[in-house]
Amino acid sequence: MKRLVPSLVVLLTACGSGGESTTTETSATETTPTTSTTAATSTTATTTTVASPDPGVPVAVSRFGVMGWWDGDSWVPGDGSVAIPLVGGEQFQVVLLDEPITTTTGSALAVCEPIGTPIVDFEPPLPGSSQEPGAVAVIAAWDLRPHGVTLLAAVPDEHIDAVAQFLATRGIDDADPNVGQVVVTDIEGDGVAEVLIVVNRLPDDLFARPDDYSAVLLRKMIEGDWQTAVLEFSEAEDGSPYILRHVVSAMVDLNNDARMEIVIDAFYYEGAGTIAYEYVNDDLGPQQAIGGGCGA
Ligand SMILES: [Ca+2]
Ligand SMILES: [Ca+2]
Repeated sequence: MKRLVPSLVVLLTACGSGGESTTTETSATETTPTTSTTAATSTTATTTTVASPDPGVPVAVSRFGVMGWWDGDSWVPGDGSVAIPLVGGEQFQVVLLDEPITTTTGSALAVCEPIGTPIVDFEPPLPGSSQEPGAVAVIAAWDLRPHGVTLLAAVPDEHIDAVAQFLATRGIDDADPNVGQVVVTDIEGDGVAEVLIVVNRLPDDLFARPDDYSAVLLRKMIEGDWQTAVLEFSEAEDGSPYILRHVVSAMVDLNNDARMEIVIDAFYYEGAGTIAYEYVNDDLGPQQAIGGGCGA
C-alpha cells in the first residue's frame, strides 16, 4: 500500500519539472499588452475584453488541487514550492469538456491531508463526480476555450487500427477495447481537428486485475499523416493493486496563446490527480505542463 503514495508524487513531480522546459515562441508576446494601454484610442474599440481589469495570476485548480500557472515565460508548479498567489475570494472561470463555461469563487488555500498538497474549495463546487470528467478552474480574463470541443461515442474508423496497433505494442490483447472517451478538438486552431482517444479495461473498484490497462492517445495529422502520441498509459503490475483510470476533463488555454492545453484526470483507488499537457509543436509533441493531486 505504501508504494502507491510515491507513485502519485512521482506523477506530480514529473509534471512540475517537465513543464519548465516547455516554452512557446508566442508566450513572450502575451505578457506585453499590459503596457499598451497608452496606445492610440483607435485600438481600444476592437478589444473590449482587454479593457476588463487584470484578474491576477492565472492560477489553475482542479478538483484535486492547485495545478500551477503560466508566469509569462514558463509554467510554475502548484505544489507549494513557489508561493501560490491566492488569498481567497478570487473569481475563476470553470471549464469542463463541451459544457458552457461558468464562474465560481475560490476559498483561501487549504491542504489535502495527509500528503499536504495545496487545494482550493469552491462555491459553487467544481462539477464532476469520482472517476468521471471534472472541471478545471482558472483565473483568467481571456477565452479559455477558443476552439470547439466535440464528444463522440465511438472511435472514428480511420483511428481504430492505430488504437489496436498501440495496444499490441504494449502486449495487450484487446480486439474490441472499451472506449472511455473520444474527444475531437482543434488544439491550435489551424483548421485540422485532433482526436483524443481513451481506451481501457478497468475494474469498478480500481483494484487492478491482471491485464487491466488505461490509455490516453492523441491522434494528430502531421504533414499529411495521422500520428499517435501516448499521453497516458497505466497497466496492472504483478502483485500490485495499483492502476490509474484516466479521463479527459477539459481543453483549456491556460496561458493565453490561443492553443488549448489538454487536461487529464487520473484516479487510483485512494486518490486522484490532474495533469495539463501543452502541445508544444509537431517535433516536441505534448509536454506535461502543470498538475496537482490529492490522495492517501
Ligand atoms: Ca489542429
Ligand atoms: Ca495554451
